[in-house]
Amino acid sequence: MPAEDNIKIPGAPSIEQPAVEEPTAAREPLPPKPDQQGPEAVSATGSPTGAPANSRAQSGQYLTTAQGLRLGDTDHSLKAGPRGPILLQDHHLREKITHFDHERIPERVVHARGAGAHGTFRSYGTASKITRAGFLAPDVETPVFVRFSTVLGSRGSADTVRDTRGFSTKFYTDEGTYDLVGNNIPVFFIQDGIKFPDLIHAGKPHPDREIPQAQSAHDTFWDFVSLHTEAQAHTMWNMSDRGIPRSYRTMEGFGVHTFRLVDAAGKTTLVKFHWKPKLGVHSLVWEEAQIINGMDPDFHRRDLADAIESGAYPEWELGIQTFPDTEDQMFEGIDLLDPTKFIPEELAPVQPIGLMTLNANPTNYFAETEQVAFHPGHLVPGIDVTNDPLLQVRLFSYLDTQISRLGGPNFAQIPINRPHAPVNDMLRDGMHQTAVHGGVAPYHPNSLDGGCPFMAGQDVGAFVDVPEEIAAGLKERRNPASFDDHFSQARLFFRSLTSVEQDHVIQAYTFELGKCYEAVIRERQLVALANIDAGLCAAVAKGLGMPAPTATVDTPDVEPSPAVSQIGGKWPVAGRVVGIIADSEGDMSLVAAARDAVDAAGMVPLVIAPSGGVLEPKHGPAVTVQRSYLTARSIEFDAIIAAGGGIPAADAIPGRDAKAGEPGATSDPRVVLMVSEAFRHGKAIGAWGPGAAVLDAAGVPHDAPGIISGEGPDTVIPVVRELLSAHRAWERFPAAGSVS
Ligand code: HDD
Repeated sequence: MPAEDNIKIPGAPSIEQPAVEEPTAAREPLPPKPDQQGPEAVSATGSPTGAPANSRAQSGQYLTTAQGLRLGDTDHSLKAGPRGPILLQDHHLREKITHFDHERIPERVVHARGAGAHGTFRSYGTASKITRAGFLAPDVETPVFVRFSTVLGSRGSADTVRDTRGFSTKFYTDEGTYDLVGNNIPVFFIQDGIKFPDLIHAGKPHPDREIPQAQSAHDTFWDFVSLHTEAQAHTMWNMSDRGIPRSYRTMEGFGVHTFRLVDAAGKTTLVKFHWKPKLGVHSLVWEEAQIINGMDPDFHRRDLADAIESGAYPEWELGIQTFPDTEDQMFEGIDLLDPTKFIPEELAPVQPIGLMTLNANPTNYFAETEQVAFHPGHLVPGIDVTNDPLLQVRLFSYLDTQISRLGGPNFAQIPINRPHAPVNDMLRDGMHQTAVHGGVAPYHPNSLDGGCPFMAGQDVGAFVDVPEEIAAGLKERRNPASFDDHFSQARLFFRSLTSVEQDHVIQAYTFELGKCYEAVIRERQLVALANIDAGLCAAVAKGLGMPAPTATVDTPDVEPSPAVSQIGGKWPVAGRVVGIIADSEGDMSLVAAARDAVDAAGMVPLVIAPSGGVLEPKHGPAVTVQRSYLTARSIEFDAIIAAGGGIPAADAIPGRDAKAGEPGATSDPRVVLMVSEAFRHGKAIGAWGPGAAVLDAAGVPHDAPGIISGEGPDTVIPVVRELLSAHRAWERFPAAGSVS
């Protein structure tokens, strides 16, 4: 490298430099994942555990202290006699308890609840025309780690709350780590990062009682968003089905801000990043989401891990919308620096640039998912930021927060955060320093370490800040006038939805505002809704039992963007869960055939029976049971097949026409509940034989949309599969008749 270039100070005489080896050896890049950890994991019987090599799993070797001292007893403290006090000299006790006392670290101030996965990103090369980022060149494969999250809840809160979801991706590229720290919603609540503490203080539980947990349905949230009306567009997305995703696997992701791609010649293009799930964008329905929070608070975390473990690897295409980097940075009248606005795909199509596949679960939640540290300022050559004032504040906040969360400035040395590119920094010492740096001159310029390390030019991969011309004005605390429109994008989104989706939005606002105690907050939010859409306002006001106010601003009319609707289209059914209700009265060969057909279609069959174990039938083979009536609930299944569900003949009074749950009823009330919930939630339901009676007991018409009552699996399973590819039988939901 040209050493003399490296140590020139303007006006200073240049120092003659011999060509030397770098004394501060670059830290070795990590070997390919997942073997980032300690000695090979061996089970108690001496066989490999399946955990990656060096995972420091418990092994068949002797238990030791942290210093490697073998221990003979870890169950009893050292005491002065068996009934005497414990001695301070018990070094093992003190080490064990002290370490335990310090096991917890502060949870993330937002996005505390999350789930992660490893994978790879393969670039199509389509972006290489406009960026010199090496990992976006054709066919380059880059390891990634992704963390999905909710925003408001604590680390132990439930997964399926109504909230925005985080979608953070760490690309371990050869040119340094690139982080894309986005959400599942393309717009944000605020335009300037200085408002972030206000937004989060309003959304988090009330400071006096610390309730409600992981909810926006409370006074402080609606107080803030109704006063700070730039939050209305994001709030509208949260009130739509986007706020309650079916799975992390069925969420879109958005970089939200406008970023800047730079090619080798320095030419810039403005872009917005999109993640498009191969499985389509699907959501829960609100009642279902609420039941899940009680029945299985880990629903999304479990779904992601199970899918990856079973080989149904989730995939997303990364895409970009591109815009000319003009002086005003506007596109079709929308300010590209305003993060409360998105650009409809109809105006700027999303162009695919690569495919991400998540194919490995973390080995250790704390080491990987908890300690991973993302930062929108982790950039690579060819990708740069813009002056979006929300992004600008984020560029400060994410490094800062890790210092208290991960205990100091050396968090980049934690295995999950280590770059795969060689590191040769001059950062030294600090809490939790684990590197042993050589050399004597960690400063620049120096002559003692041979002037090393050297500065790179763009030709050898240096990051070059885009030399952007700034039209400087007054130094002042003020937004541009183009940030003033707070309602048109909320209107755009609402009017782009189908009437079923609009009804869900109405229900969500009515629910959330119905949980607010202060009438003045409900009234103020109704005014915001009147500014967005008079029909929406009237429907919510009716549900709240309040008068509908009139609009206070003249919101401009907008072209709808059908691309934001989730309804329509057919999607792969891989990993969808189908519950098969069976009992010993039915023909078990049909149940076994249904299970095999569901499995063969790439879905997950779960047999539900009166009790666990093996179902010993009167007809057909014995079938293993995965769920009993006690442990099963409709929310676990995307579709239900009723091939049984009766009360054992001995307990029923034949011919007695009793309601479910009453003496003499012929269907188990838990099965009836399961089927009626699945019906209410628009799920596909198939039935044959004794299962048909369960439909009757649940009040499910055999000819309703999404219901298939047939002779057996041959006729029923293909129809259920087809119905599932549309996610739900949408015709079963009421449409929003009262919306303008
Ligand atoms: Fe943020 C975490 C996404 C605005 C400050 N944010 C965090 C995470 C995601 C986002 C996905 C979780 C990262 C992880 O999994 O570890 N945040 C966003 C998006 C925003 C946004 C898409 C707007 C477009 N955030 C934002 C602002 C600020 C922060 C304006 C501060 C001014 N965010 C943080 C943080 C967190 C964080 C406090 C908490 C934990 C962390 O950073 O590492 O610094």
